[in-house]
Amino acid sequence: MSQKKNFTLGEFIIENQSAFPYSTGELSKLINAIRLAAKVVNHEVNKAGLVDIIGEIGETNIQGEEQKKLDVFANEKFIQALINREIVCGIASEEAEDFISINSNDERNQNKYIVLIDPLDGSSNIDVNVSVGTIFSVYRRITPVGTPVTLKDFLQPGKNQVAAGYIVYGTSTMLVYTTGHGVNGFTLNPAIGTFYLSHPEMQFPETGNIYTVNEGNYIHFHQGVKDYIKYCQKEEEDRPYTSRYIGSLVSDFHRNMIKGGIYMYPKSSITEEGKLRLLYECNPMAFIAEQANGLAISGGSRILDVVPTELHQRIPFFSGSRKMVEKLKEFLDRYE
Ligand code: AHM
Ligand code: MG
Repeated sequence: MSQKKNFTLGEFIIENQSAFPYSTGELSKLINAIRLAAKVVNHEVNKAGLVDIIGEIGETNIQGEEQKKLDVFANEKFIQALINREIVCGIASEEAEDFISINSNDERNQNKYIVLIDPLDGSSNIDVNVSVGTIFSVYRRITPVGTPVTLKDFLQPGKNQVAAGYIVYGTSTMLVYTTGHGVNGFTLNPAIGTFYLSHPEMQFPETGNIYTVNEGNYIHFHQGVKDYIKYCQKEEEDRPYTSRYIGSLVSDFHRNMIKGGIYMYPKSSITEEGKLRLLYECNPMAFIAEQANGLAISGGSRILDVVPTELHQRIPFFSGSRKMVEKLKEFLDRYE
């Protein structure tokens, strides 16, 4: 990995592509398209309080949740950037019921990548000026090129991901991604619209002192999770831990990766499958976590091993510093 000063994301992409002599450049183009859309969405998110784009559009998405205008905007921008560059053959979005095929039945179309995206995660935070994010996940299609993409292409286990990343629209805007060779973070200089490598080779600290969970749901959690939360709060050794919950997965995860911590969205007596979506949220974050020396599990199993059964599947999600996730697992295992 280059240690050059003022290294831009564009330069980083080119340098990394040339490190792989057989690379066709498709994945680089794809990341470039996401980089561009991220800037456009960032611009819009930043002025959300100023213009009439803020507020609900009055439609509900497939999850039955109210869509905000910015969700729709971000969804369009990311999809358009990917379509315009003619580099993917299919896209699935958290905001749409079905996946879309992009000329995938055209024999001349040799594009092999599909993208799954949560265009604006944590969008209920927009109205109150709290950080939101975009999450993306890239796979190689498994059906042959030149034939229509099918649901099978999208329902691959997370361990098949070729790339994954997120953009956090926070106090500064960052793009963090992996192609399976570690995790790197780039910060946007908004004055000139350039992402600079600011966080090379990101790693979760081995352990930490932050636990992140919506404790308002405590009484609905299963006993293993309740016991672990009590463990976090106990005055013993390096505890009690600090509780931090933004309610924006990208920001909560990002903070924990930098400072050391554990993120939890368990199943409960009110949400049997948890809340987060396996394909758009958990798999990409799990890939990043593992590439950054962290862990991501869904109760008993590794998130990346789960074979999805539907596009909008939800799953319990626990991710963060290795030792903290291992300790949580000890508690969960007691009640399996
Ligand atoms: P969204 O995709 O509808 O924005 O929901 C996902 C968000 C996550 O960012 C966040 O971690 C979680 O929902 C918060 O849920 P809750 O309000 O139940 O704590
Ligand atoms: Mg989401």
